[in-house]
Amino acid sequence: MNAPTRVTNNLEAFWMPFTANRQFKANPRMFVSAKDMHYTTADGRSVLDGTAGLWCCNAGHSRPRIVEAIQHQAAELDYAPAFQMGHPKAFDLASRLVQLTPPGMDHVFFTNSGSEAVDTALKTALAYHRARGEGSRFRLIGRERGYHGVGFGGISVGGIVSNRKMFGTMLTGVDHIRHTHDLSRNAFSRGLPEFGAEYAEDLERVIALHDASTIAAVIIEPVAGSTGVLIPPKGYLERIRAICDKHGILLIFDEVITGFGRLGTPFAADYFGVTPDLMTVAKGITSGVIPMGAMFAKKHIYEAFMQGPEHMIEFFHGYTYSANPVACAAALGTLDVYQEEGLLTRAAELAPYWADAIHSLKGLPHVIDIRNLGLIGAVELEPIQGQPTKRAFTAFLKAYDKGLLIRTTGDIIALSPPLIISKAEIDDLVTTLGDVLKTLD
Ligand code: PXG
Repeated sequence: MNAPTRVTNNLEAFWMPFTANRQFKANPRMFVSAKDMHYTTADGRSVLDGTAGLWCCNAGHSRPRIVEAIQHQAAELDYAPAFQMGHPKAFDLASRLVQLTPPGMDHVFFTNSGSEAVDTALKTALAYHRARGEGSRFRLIGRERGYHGVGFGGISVGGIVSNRKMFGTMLTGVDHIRHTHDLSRNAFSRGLPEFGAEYAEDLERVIALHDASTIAAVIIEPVAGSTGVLIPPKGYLERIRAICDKHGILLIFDEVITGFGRLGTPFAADYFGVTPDLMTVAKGITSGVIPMGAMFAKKHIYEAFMQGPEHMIEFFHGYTYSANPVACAAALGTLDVYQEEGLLTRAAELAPYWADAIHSLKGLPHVIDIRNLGLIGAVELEPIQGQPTKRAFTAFLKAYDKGLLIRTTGDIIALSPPLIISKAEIDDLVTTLGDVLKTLD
């Protein structure tokens, strides 16, 4: 048999996700290695990671503790069936994770991505009510501009029009409350915006329309990420929680971005002092190294399922790779790094410096807002008339040429560096971004 041929320079076969395929293939941007805060490109340039990959590499890149955990696990136990069988690391990981979660969130269901974690949470909410004899609660409520991944469940409760409009009717029985973005009152807020807690009352409007007895759950990103970093107004999440409690509706926090230290606390639930009933995570759970996601559930939700004959499966849901041993090893290694280096709280120490740094970009051409929380930042640009997204995409390309990776969505630049970033690297990031913004048409 011939040795397999490595096809180089042929970019056609790979249909790239969420990518301008034709633009990319005409001007490829390839990373070939990464270490700590930097990527290296195919042409040997160093690129500062301003986005922790896609909001996931919270511990930085190619950390030896995580790499070794994966190598060791692949050699010792590569795979074990996830249904009706177990392996010790799945239970070790679950036990360690629930020590980190807010009190009462005592159970974990493993998935392989944030989208699957969201699907799992939506299904859990529906099945929970049914198990308690309240099967009339079939509606799911999301928010305008919300992002909950790309499964049919996630796009149905999500509120980003381009992610929804091509895909038919999606799930039925879904409604949305309004988003909280309000530049007229909150532009250039540092941290939590002052105005807009009353937007939570929009949930009462939707409840009045459908009746609470038909609503299973509300799903919310505590800080909306993908839509361009929308930071909740002061008091907003507390009011959402109170309204859910009043009407017996489950509250799901989608913490795929905010989980694992992004705000300077292990979870956004800790930051805001608001505990959901279900919580979804992914990304930072393995620092992005191996795909993994999870749903956390409060004890009473898990217990509502633990009924009927003991030999019966309680929840007809799961994935071939739920709690995959290599993913579990990666997650355990990641938690070790987070713990040893204090990374789950490091963003709190850096937040004031980070805020000063990114707000120093105020006044540069086309900048209509700057916002921040924890180690998240966003710079919103005035769109070019008739060409939405183009100005920010140009900034992305220019930043890459200057050695900085940023993310753009619409005309918003989002920043979320690994939690190991130094102050000197924050300076570097902001200086490069400022240089880019100065050159934008
Ligand atoms: N929920 C939230 C809140 C997310 O941010 C998902 C679910 C889906 O996770 P998966 O693992 O299925 O992709 C996400 C994902 C960006 C960006 O640049 C954000 C995500 C993914 C890719 C890019 O904003 N978030």
